[in-house]
Amino acid sequence: MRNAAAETVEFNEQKNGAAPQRSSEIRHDWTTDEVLEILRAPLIDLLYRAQGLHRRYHEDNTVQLASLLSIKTGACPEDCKYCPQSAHYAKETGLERETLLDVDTVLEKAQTAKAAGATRFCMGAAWREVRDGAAFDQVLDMVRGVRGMGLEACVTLGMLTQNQAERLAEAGLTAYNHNLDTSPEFYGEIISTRTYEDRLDTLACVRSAGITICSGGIIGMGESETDRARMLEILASLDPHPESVPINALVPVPGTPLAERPPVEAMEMVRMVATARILMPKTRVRLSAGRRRFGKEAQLLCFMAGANSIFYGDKLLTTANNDTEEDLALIAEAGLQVLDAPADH
Ligand code: SAM
Ligand code: DTB
Ligand code: SF4
Repeated sequence: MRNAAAETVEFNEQKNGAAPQRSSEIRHDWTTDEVLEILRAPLIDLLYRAQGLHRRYHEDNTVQLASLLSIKTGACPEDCKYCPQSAHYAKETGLERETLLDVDTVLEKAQTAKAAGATRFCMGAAWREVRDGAAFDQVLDMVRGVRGMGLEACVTLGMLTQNQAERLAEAGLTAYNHNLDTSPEFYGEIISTRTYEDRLDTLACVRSAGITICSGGIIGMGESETDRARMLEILASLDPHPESVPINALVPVPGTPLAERPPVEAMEMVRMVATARILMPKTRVRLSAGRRRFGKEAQLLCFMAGANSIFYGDKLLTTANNDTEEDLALIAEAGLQVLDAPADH
């Protein structure tokens, strides 16, 4: 006899009367209504379903530790309303502009991150786009250096051309982070200096250069539940799915236009993580910015919901992150393993 939980858990697959099949789990044609139904499902059912998929696709029960470094901070010409690095809000945020760090400084930081247990090193630049020249050549050296240490290397540098993506691939880049941030419908409320299409074009260049895609978004910017569903739907429509999906909760930075947004409820984050896990079973879902405000229990629920990566280290790009000792203790207490080698892509 089927039990009630199984019936609700399989709410989507059962609709056509077909038995749920493993091959149907990797889909690129989720509809907004389907995604909304998942996002709004009773929390226990949602967690149960996400955890079931998570266990099947991620038997190793690992959590990847990715350390972040801002290699070029501030004075960005884009107007992303959440971002402390935008030049548009520099007077209000008071953030100091910095020039591109030199390669040795970056590699020292990567070595420190590796010694602390990270296996992925992510470098972020407050650029609108990559420009060919000395600065890009320097970033390519950073990528080679980080890869030479046996770490995964990820960069987030803004928009890219196909040729630039290929040069990054040649340097050995593992992943390129470029977030959709939100739904196409809400996007214009947050950013006016580049389009959603621009973002998708960059992701297409990354994919065709053979670099893995890291792309996700932010919740808590005033978007609706439908906007959240749409963002996940579009990420899941990419074929193949992004290898990594960071889910950020807005870090409201004083001086930015979104500074006064009410804080994201932890359970909203749990729902986003679980829905991402269900839509993209193989993807590494990263519990990203904003988790500093969440307690141990909420983070544990995110791990149960399918999060299997975190940003690890005292700092994100410009804001503070969780304590590393506390992160390691939580992972151990949960019975999860720290991923101790670069992921096999
Ligand atoms: N300039 C590049 C770009 O926008 O692609 C790379 C750096 S940018 C800071 C990387 C991502 O960080 C953004 O797409 C956004 O999702 C996230 N982010 C920035 N500020 C944030 C904030 N205050 N809270 C949460 N996430 C944030
Ligand atoms: C992502 O999705 N989140 C990270 C990383 N990719 C580059 C950045 C979070 C930034 C949070 C605000 C700050 O520290 O400046
Ligand atoms: Fe610039 Fe990236 Fe910040 Fe937007 S998110 S202002 S592009 S650094």
